[in-house]
Amino acid sequence: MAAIGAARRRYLNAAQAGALAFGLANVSAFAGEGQALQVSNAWVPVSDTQGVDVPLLMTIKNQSTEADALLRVSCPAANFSEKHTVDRGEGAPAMRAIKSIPVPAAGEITLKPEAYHVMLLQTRQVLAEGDTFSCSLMFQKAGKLETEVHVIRPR
Ligand SMILES: [Cu+2]
Repeated sequence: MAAIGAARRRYLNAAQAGALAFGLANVSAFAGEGQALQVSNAWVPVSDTQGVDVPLLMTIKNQSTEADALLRVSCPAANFSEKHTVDRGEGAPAMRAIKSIPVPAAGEITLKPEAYHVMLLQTRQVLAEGDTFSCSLMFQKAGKLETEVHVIRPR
């Protein structure tokens, strides 16, 4: 009997933790402050010309016990964006557009040109080292987050 009671309490604690995480995700969807998800180190490489495609990279940390997914990215610095993965098989690695980028539960993902990443298509401006611009990110569960993107010269 005691063992069953303890197991039941553990289950209830886990359920409460899940409810709390869900509540935080909802708050961040309204407030846009990203308490369940934290986006950091968002950057694009420098580009001397406009109208080109550049990868947008960042780290997404998920403190929720539920997995999430990056659905849409919108930046005034580019006309369109896509989510990409990179296929490796015979021949050269090839980028492929996908519907969303998975964000693991209680973990983090760092976007990379050779793995999951966002691609900004048809940039509307020259991207000079040190410039910054803002992008809006739409996540399946956490909702909409804004992040500042830095233009960096890769080393
Ligand atoms: Cu790409």
